[in-house]
Amino acid sequence: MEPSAALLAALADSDDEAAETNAEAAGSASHPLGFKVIREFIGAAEADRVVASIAASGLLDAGAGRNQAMRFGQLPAWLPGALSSGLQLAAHLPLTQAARAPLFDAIILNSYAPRTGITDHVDLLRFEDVVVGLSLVSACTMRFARASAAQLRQAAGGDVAPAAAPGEAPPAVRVRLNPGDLYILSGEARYEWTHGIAPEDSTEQRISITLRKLCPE
Ligand SMILES: O=C(O)CCC(=O)C(=O)O
Repeated sequence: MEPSAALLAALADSDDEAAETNAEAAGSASHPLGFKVIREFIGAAEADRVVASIAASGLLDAGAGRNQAMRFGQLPAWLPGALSSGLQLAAHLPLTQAARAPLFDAIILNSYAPRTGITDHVDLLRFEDVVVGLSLVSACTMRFARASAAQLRQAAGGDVAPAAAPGEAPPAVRVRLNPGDLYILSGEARYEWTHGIAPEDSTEQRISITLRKLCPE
Protein backbone atom coordinates (compact mmCIF):
# COMPACT_ATOMS: atom_id res chain seq x y z
CA MET A 1 0.00 0.00 0.00
CA GLU A 2 1.27 3.53 -0.75
CA PRO A 3 1.62 6.10 2.05
CA SER A 4 -1.36 8.46 2.11
CA ALA A 5 -1.15 12.02 0.74
CA ALA A 6 -1.96 13.32 4.26
CA LEU A 7 0.97 11.42 5.69
CA LEU A 8 3.34 12.68 3.02
CA ALA A 9 2.12 16.25 3.64
CA ALA A 10 2.69 15.79 7.38
CA LEU A 11 6.22 14.60 6.66
CA ALA A 12 6.92 17.56 4.39
CA ASP A 13 5.70 20.00 7.06
CA SER A 14 7.70 18.50 9.84
CA ASP A 15 11.24 19.83 9.35
CA ASP A 16 11.48 21.63 12.69
CA GLU A 17 10.07 18.75 14.66
CA ALA A 18 12.26 16.31 12.77
CA ALA A 19 15.34 18.34 13.68
CA GLU A 20 14.33 18.19 17.33
CA THR A 21 13.64 14.46 17.00
CA ASN A 22 17.03 13.85 15.44
CA ALA A 23 18.72 15.73 18.26
CA GLU A 24 16.95 13.57 20.83
CA ALA A 25 17.46 10.39 18.83
CA ALA A 26 21.19 11.06 18.85
CA GLY A 27 21.24 9.56 22.34
CA SER A 28 22.74 10.84 25.55
CA ALA A 29 23.71 9.58 28.95
CA SER A 30 20.01 9.55 29.78
CA HIS A 31 18.55 8.00 26.62
CA PRO A 32 19.64 5.12 24.40
CA LEU A 33 20.15 6.12 20.78
CA GLY A 34 16.81 5.85 19.00
CA PHE A 35 14.67 6.24 22.13
CA LYS A 36 12.23 9.09 22.39
CA VAL A 37 9.37 9.91 24.70
CA ILE A 38 6.56 12.24 23.67
CA ARG A 39 5.09 13.65 26.84
CA GLU A 40 1.28 13.93 27.01
CA PHE A 41 0.85 12.45 23.56
CA ILE A 42 -2.79 12.17 24.54
CA GLY A 43 -4.58 14.16 27.22
CA ALA A 44 -6.40 12.87 30.29
CA ALA A 45 -9.87 12.90 28.69
CA GLU A 46 -8.73 10.90 25.68
CA ALA A 47 -6.78 8.52 27.91
CA ASP A 48 -9.97 7.89 29.92
CA ARG A 49 -11.88 7.22 26.71
CA VAL A 50 -9.28 4.72 25.49
CA VAL A 51 -9.19 2.92 28.85
CA ALA A 52 -13.01 2.71 28.84
CA SER A 53 -12.91 1.31 25.29
CA ILE A 54 -10.37 -1.32 26.31
CA ALA A 55 -12.62 -2.31 29.22
CA ALA A 56 -15.65 -2.49 26.92
CA SER A 57 -13.75 -4.55 24.36
CA GLY A 58 -13.35 -7.42 26.81
CA LEU A 59 -9.85 -8.02 25.47
CA LEU A 60 -8.40 -7.77 28.97
CA ASP A 61 -9.99 -9.36 32.02
CA ALA A 62 -7.81 -9.30 35.11
CA GLY A 63 -10.40 -11.35 37.04
CA ALA A 64 -10.08 -14.15 34.50
CA GLY A 65 -6.29 -13.83 34.42
CA ARG A 66 -6.33 -12.23 30.97
CA ASN A 67 -3.64 -9.59 31.44
CA GLN A 68 -2.38 -9.50 27.90
CA ALA A 69 -4.05 -9.44 24.49
CA MET A 70 -2.38 -9.44 21.09
CA ARG A 71 -4.12 -8.72 17.78
CA PHE A 72 -2.85 -8.54 14.21
CA GLY A 73 -4.15 -6.74 11.13
CA GLN A 74 -6.52 -3.79 11.32
CA LEU A 75 -5.95 -1.72 14.46
CA PRO A 76 -8.98 -1.22 16.74
CA ALA A 77 -11.18 1.80 15.92
CA TRP A 78 -10.97 3.09 19.51
CA LEU A 79 -7.23 3.77 19.33
CA PRO A 80 -6.44 7.49 19.59
CA GLY A 81 -6.50 8.88 16.04
CA ALA A 82 -3.09 10.45 16.68
CA LEU A 83 -1.72 6.93 17.02
CA SER A 84 -3.60 4.98 14.38
CA SER A 85 -3.34 7.59 11.60
CA GLY A 86 0.34 8.16 12.26
CA LEU A 87 -0.01 11.84 11.33
CA GLN A 88 1.21 13.20 14.68
CA LEU A 89 3.79 10.46 14.89
CA ALA A 90 5.37 10.86 11.47
CA ALA A 91 7.64 13.75 12.49
CA HIS A 92 9.12 11.66 15.28
CA LEU A 93 9.96 8.55 13.27
CA PRO A 94 12.84 7.70 10.96
CA LEU A 95 11.73 8.58 7.40
CA THR A 96 11.73 5.00 6.08
CA GLN A 97 9.34 3.84 8.76
CA ALA A 98 7.23 7.02 8.82
CA ALA A 99 6.30 6.53 5.17
CA ARG A 100 5.41 2.84 5.33
CA ALA A 101 1.82 1.73 5.10
CA PRO A 102 0.37 0.46 7.26
CA LEU A 103 2.50 2.08 9.90
CA PHE A 104 1.60 -0.67 12.39
CA ASP A 105 -0.35 -3.90 12.08
CA ALA A 106 0.09 -5.53 15.47
CA ILE A 107 -1.14 -4.39 18.87
CA ILE A 108 -0.44 -5.67 22.36
CA LEU A 109 -2.48 -4.60 25.36
CA ASN A 110 -0.88 -5.23 28.73
CA SER A 111 -2.63 -4.81 32.05
CA TYR A 112 -0.31 -4.81 35.04
CA ALA A 113 -1.45 -5.43 38.60
CA PRO A 114 0.24 -3.20 41.20
CA ARG A 115 3.89 -4.17 41.65
CA THR A 116 4.14 -6.26 38.54
CA GLY A 117 6.34 -5.28 35.65
CA ILE A 118 7.79 -6.84 32.55
CA THR A 119 11.09 -8.69 32.17
CA ASP A 120 13.90 -6.84 30.43
CA HIS A 121 13.75 -7.89 26.81
CA VAL A 122 14.43 -6.94 23.19
CA ASP A 123 11.28 -7.18 21.04
CA LEU A 124 11.20 -10.13 18.67
CA LEU A 125 12.99 -9.61 15.39
CA ARG A 126 9.92 -10.76 13.47
CA PHE A 127 8.71 -7.20 14.01
CA GLU A 128 10.14 -4.37 11.93
CA ASP A 129 12.00 -1.40 13.31
CA VAL A 130 10.03 1.14 15.37
CA VAL A 131 7.96 0.01 18.29
CA VAL A 132 5.75 2.52 20.08
CA GLY A 133 4.16 2.25 23.49
CA LEU A 134 1.42 4.34 25.06
CA SER A 135 1.37 4.35 28.85
CA LEU A 136 -2.02 4.61 30.57
CA VAL A 137 -3.71 4.79 33.99
CA SER A 138 -0.67 5.20 36.24
CA ALA A 139 3.02 6.08 36.07
CA CYS A 140 5.90 3.64 35.97
CA THR A 141 9.63 3.74 35.41
CA MET A 142 10.93 1.88 32.40
CA ARG A 143 14.55 0.85 32.39
CA PHE A 144 16.89 0.30 29.47
CA ALA A 145 20.17 -1.60 29.37
CA ARG A 146 22.55 -2.92 26.74
CA ALA A 147 21.28 -6.37 25.71
CA SER A 148 23.36 -9.45 26.50
CA ALA A 149 24.13 -12.03 23.81
CA ALA A 150 21.50 -14.31 25.37
CA GLN A 151 18.86 -11.55 25.23
CA LEU A 152 19.69 -10.91 21.56
CA ARG A 153 19.36 -14.64 20.80
CA GLN A 154 15.97 -14.65 22.53
CA ALA A 155 14.80 -11.75 20.33
CA ALA A 156 15.82 -13.81 17.31
CA GLY A 157 13.54 -16.63 18.50
CA GLY A 158 16.00 -18.48 20.74
CA ASP A 159 15.55 -19.71 24.29
CA VAL A 160 14.45 -17.34 27.03
CA ALA A 161 17.53 -15.55 28.35
CA PRO A 162 18.38 -16.36 31.97
CA ALA A 163 17.94 -13.49 34.43
CA ALA A 164 21.17 -11.69 35.27
CA ALA A 165 22.79 -12.90 38.49
CA PRO A 166 22.41 -10.48 41.42
CA GLY A 167 24.92 -7.68 41.05
CA GLU A 168 25.65 -8.59 37.43
CA ALA A 169 22.86 -6.69 35.68
CA PRO A 170 24.25 -4.06 33.29
CA PRO A 171 23.79 -0.41 34.31
CA ALA A 172 20.31 0.78 33.41
CA VAL A 173 18.96 4.06 32.10
CA ARG A 174 15.66 4.84 33.81
CA VAL A 175 12.82 6.84 32.30
CA ARG A 176 9.62 7.84 34.08
CA LEU A 177 6.49 7.33 32.01
CA ASN A 178 3.30 9.15 32.95
CA PRO A 179 -0.20 8.31 31.76
CA GLY A 180 -0.63 9.65 28.22
CA ASP A 181 3.11 9.53 27.43
CA LEU A 182 4.18 7.74 24.26
CA TYR A 183 7.62 6.22 23.83
CA ILE A 184 9.32 5.25 20.60
CA LEU A 185 12.02 2.62 20.21
CA SER A 186 13.96 2.60 16.99
CA GLY A 187 17.43 1.62 15.80
CA GLU A 188 19.78 0.87 18.67
CA ALA A 189 17.10 1.36 21.31
CA ARG A 190 14.92 -1.19 19.56
CA TYR A 191 17.59 -3.75 18.56
CA GLU A 192 20.53 -3.41 20.97
CA TRP A 193 18.98 -2.34 24.26
CA THR A 194 16.54 -4.16 26.47
CA HIS A 195 13.54 -2.41 27.96
CA GLY A 196 11.65 -3.60 30.99
CA ILE A 197 9.85 -2.55 34.15
CA ALA A 198 10.86 -3.80 37.59
CA PRO A 199 7.93 -4.70 39.89
CA GLU A 200 8.89 -1.97 42.36
CA ASP A 201 8.80 0.61 39.55
CA SER A 202 5.11 0.12 38.76
CA THR A 203 3.24 0.39 42.02
CA GLU A 204 -0.33 0.85 40.77
CA GLN A 205 -2.51 -0.85 38.19
CA ARG A 206 -1.29 0.20 34.76
CA ILE A 207 -2.23 -0.43 31.12
CA SER A 208 0.00 -0.11 28.09
CA ILE A 209 -0.65 -0.27 24.37
CA THR A 210 2.24 -1.39 22.16
CA LEU A 211 2.15 -1.06 18.37
CA ARG A 212 4.49 -2.89 16.02
CA LYS A 213 4.65 -3.98 12.40
CA LEU A 214 5.28 -7.56 11.35
CA CYS A 215 8.17 -8.15 8.96
CA PRO A 216 7.06 -9.42 5.54
CA GLU A 217 7.07 -13.26 5.31
O1 LIG B 1 4.19 -1.84 29.34
C1 LIG B 1 4.97 -1.40 28.52
O2 LIG B 1 4.99 -0.19 28.22
C2 LIG B 1 5.98 -2.32 27.86
C3 LIG B 1 5.34 -3.41 27.05
C4 LIG B 1 6.34 -4.28 26.34
O3 LIG B 1 7.53 -4.04 26.37
C5 LIG B 1 5.89 -5.46 25.59
O4 LIG B 1 4.69 -5.79 25.61
O5 LIG B 1 6.75 -6.11 24.96
